Amino acid sequence: MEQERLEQVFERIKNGDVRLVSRLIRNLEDKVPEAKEVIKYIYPYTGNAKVVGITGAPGAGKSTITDFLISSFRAQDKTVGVLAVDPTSPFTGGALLGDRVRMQNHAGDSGVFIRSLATRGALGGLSAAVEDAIHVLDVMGKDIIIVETVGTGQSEVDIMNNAHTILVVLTPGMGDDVQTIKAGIMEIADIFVINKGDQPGARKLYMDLMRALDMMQDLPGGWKPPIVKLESIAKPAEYANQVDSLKEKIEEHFRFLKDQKMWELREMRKARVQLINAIESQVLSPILELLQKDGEFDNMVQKIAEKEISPHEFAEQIRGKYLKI
Ligand SMILES: Nc1nc2c(ncn2[C@@H]2O[C@H](COP(=O)(O)OP(=O)(O)O)[C@@H](O)[C@H]2O)c(=O)[nH]1
Ligand SMILES: [Mg+2]
Repeated sequence: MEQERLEQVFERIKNGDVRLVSRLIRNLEDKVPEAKEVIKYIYPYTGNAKVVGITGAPGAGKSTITDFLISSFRAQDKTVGVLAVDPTSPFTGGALLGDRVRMQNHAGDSGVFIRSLATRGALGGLSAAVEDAIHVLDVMGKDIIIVETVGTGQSEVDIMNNAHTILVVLTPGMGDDVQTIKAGIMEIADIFVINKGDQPGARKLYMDLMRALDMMQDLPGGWKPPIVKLESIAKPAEYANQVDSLKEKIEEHFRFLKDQKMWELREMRKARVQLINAIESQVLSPILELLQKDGEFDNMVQKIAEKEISPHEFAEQIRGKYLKI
C-alpha cells in the first residue's frame, strides 16, 4: 500500500470511521497482508489507551460486567472499545449472539465501539489478531479498551498479556472453586470478581479465595489483588453501583502501575508477547505453509510415526534449509 493511502487510512481511523475500522479488524482476523501494513504504519501512534482484560468461564457474566463497565466509564466521559474474543464459538454462536443483543444498549453512542472476534483459521493467530485490533482501537482514540475472553488455555493467557489490568471472574456453583481455577489464570489476576454473588456458595468462594490469596506472593510492587463481589443483575441499580466500585478498583490499579513505575514493565510484557506472536506468524507459519503445500509435511509425519526418523532430525534439516543455521 502506498504511503499516501496509508496516511488516509490512518486519518480515518483517528476520526473514528466505524466502517473502516470494522473492515480492518475483519481483515486482520483473515490475515490480509494490507491490514498488517496498516498496523505497521499506525504502531508508533499507539500507547494511549488503557487496556482491561476480563476472563473467566463461559457464562460467568463477563459480557454482562463489560456492559455495565461501559456505562460506568461513559458516565465519566471516557470512550470505550470492546473486543469480545470467543475462540470456542463460531460466528453465529449463542455467546456472540448474546453479546450482540447486549451491544444494543450502547448502539448510537459514538463513544463506544464493540466488536466480536471468533476463530477464523488457526487458534494461534487469534492472539495476534486481538493485539492488532487493540492497536486500532487505541489509535481510534478509545480511552479504555476492554478485552473479553473465555478463560481456557494458553492462548487466553497470551491475549490477557496485552492488558494493563486483568480481571478474573468467578461464580459460585460452577465448579469454579479455588482448587480448580486454572493454574496460570490465578497468577495473572490483578482483580478478582465474584459474580452472581447472591447465589449459594458465594461466601465460601470468597473465603477460599481470600485464603488462597493470603498464601500467594504479592505481585511485584506489593499489589494485593482485591476481590470485588457483584450480586445480581436482577437488581440492576445495585449491580450498577457494585460495578462502579469495580471500575474504581480498575482505576486504582492503573494508578498503582503508574506510581510504581510498573506501567513500563507491563508494556515490556506486552512487547515480549507481541514479538513472539509476530515471529510465529512471519517466520514459523510461512515455513509450515511451504512444507504443507508440497506434501513434505505429511511425508515427515509419516516417517516420524513409523519411527524411521525423529522429529528433531527433521527440525534440524528445516532449520538448515530455511534459517541457514
Ligand atoms: N443470577 C445472575 N445471573 C447473571 C449475573 N450476571 C450475569 N448473569 C447471567 O448469566 C448469563 C451469562 O452471562 P454472560 O455475561 O453472557 O456471560 P459470559 O459468557 O461470561 O460473557 C446471562 O444469562 C446473564 O444474564 C448475575 O449477577 N446474577
Ligand atoms: Mg461473553
